[in-house]
Amino acid sequence: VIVATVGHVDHGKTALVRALTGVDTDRLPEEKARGMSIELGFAYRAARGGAIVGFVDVPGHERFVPTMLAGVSGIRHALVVLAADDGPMPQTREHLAILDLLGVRSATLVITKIDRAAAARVAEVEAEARSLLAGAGLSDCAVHRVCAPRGDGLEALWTHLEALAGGDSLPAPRGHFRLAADRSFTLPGVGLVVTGIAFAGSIALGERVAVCPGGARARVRGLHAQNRPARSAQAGERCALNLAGTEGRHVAVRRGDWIVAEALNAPSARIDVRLRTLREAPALRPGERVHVHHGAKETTGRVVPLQAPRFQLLLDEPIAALWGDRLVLRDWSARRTCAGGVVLDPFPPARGRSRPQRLEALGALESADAAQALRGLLAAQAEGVDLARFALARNLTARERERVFGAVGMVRLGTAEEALGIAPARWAGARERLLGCVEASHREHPESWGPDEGELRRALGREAAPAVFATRIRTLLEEGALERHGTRLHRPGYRPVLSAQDLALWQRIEPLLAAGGVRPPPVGHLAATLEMTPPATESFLRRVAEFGFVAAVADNRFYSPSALAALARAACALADEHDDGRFSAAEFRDRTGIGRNVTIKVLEYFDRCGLTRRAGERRRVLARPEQVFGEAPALESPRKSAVPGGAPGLQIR
Ligand SMILES: Nc1nc2c(ncn2[C@@H]2O[C@H](COP(=O)(O)OP(=O)(O)OP(=O)(O)O)[C@@H](O)[C@H]2O)c(=O)[nH]1
Ligand SMILES: [Mg+2]
Repeated sequence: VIVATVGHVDHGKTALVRALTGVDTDRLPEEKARGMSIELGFAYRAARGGAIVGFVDVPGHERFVPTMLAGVSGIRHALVVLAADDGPMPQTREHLAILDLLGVRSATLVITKIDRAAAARVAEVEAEARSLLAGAGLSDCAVHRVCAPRGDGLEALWTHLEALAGGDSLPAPRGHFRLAADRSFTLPGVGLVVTGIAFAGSIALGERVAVCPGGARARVRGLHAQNRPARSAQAGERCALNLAGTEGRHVAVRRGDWIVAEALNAPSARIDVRLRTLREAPALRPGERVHVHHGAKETTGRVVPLQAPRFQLLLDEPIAALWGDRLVLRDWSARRTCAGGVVLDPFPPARGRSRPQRLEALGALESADAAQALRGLLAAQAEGVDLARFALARNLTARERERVFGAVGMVRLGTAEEALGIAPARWAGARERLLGCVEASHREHPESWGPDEGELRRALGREAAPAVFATRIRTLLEEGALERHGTRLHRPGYRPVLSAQDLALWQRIEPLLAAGGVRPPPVGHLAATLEMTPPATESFLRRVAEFGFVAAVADNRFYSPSALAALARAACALADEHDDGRFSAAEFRDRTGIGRNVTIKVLEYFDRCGLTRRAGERRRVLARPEQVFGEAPALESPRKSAVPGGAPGLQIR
């Protein structure tokens, strides 16, 4: 078990830890000179039965409350130290308020310096202290009266702590590993050592971790748990990790950083929380600047009210917060603790933070039961729930995630990494509207291969965000409820109807286009081959382009969807070859062998349909080619690239 001392300056915290463990934790010359703790102190003592009691000794001076906060975050038990002569003082109250805000619900009251006060005074101080403790959610504490220099009461206190350690078996760890680093130093011949309390999960020698928010990667080369060498350690234990940078890279860690499993490396600067303002503190004003303490980290930010008691914190730097983490807020002068609370959502949406739907979602996030919270979110969020984010925020491992997701009746759309959960009734409704819209388009435009994604989304009144809409379309394509022809979407078995005359003409043009592959003949050549006038040829091609048979890439050049798909894949391959994922028009021309002018037109066409985006002279790829153009054969064999589901299936009106 890890216990921390708390209490006003000079009340005998360090003397108590020294009397119990033999360790003087005031090691700094300045601490010695001033007779005052400045830094955190650490000491351990083995209990009968083998359990280790770890002590964190915190400074009591009001200037060092931030250090005190770093010391008590993650502890399981507090020793509330109170001098019998002084009685309760300002930091007695402030430290108790902090324990309360951090949710520490187990403490022992230790009345020190009993040699300096009469028995009646000691009894009076104890009564006062009990009422303060009760006010901080710590009623029914054991009380011990000690005089550290003489050793009075220490036996009984130690026996009490041994019983506590013996009865305190750590719960089976859950979630991925995370540890709040409160110290880091370099030992000669060993390297970087980071210490702190593990908040979740477990860690073993050789495992890889990330430093959050910095993002550096490291491997655990050595490990101590509760001050003893260990092969593994788990949540609730105080650990020392010897970290080695991976790939020979240097790793630096500062107090306040978190050492986390690589899956948890997701720092965030915008966090939705439920806050409780201390009774004696003024109410938080909208936009008020505050100091925010999380684990051993101190940062600054602003508070934005959502709907009391819920607030959004806009931090000046990202932190490694997850759902359920405790935070303590101190006012801008850093002179008093004003509020504290718990993280509801470490990844709130960028927009609409106070919309009714969002407030309902925040209400659902209050639930400690992940499955119940997810059910609430599914009910609140019409678009669905980003399941990867949800699992990350709740620190669910793959197994825990499957158990929670399995317990919730929902439809899962998209890939495992980008899964979207949606309530079954909602999905059924969305699916019906989507397919109904495609069918209506088939009825109204029998010559067309169907609407493209943009038209479809507009026709449905933009009922879902583009990414969500794309996931829905992908799901319908995968389940075969929709098929793709170039950029057009149609129901399976559907074929556009051309007039007999148009069909006959199309059947003559289609092989000419296919033969050209990625270099289809210009309109003039087609017209000559067909013995038509160029304007008549162009107007026919424009007409069938409307329906998705070809795409008008340039004035005199029409491409089949399969040729465009082949060019799109070439663009993606080129982008992949560059570290920055960008390619130039010249590179694209050289790769595809299409002419200079056509290259520009093709790339502009790709920009228009959302495949690429231009930034200066280079372009990057925004979507996978098959998302925009469907599947099609490779660039090397343009001869085979017939229009998918093309001419043979056409019906004659
Ligand atoms: N007479 C008497 N003196 C004590 C007792 N406990 C501590 N002291 C003395 O009180 C002074 C302060 O004790 P510390 O243990 O340094 O107090 P602290 O709470 O750690 O102070 P900070 O860390 O600065 O907050 C020292 O001179 C101690 O020797 C006690 O039970 N009786
Ligand atoms: Mg001290």
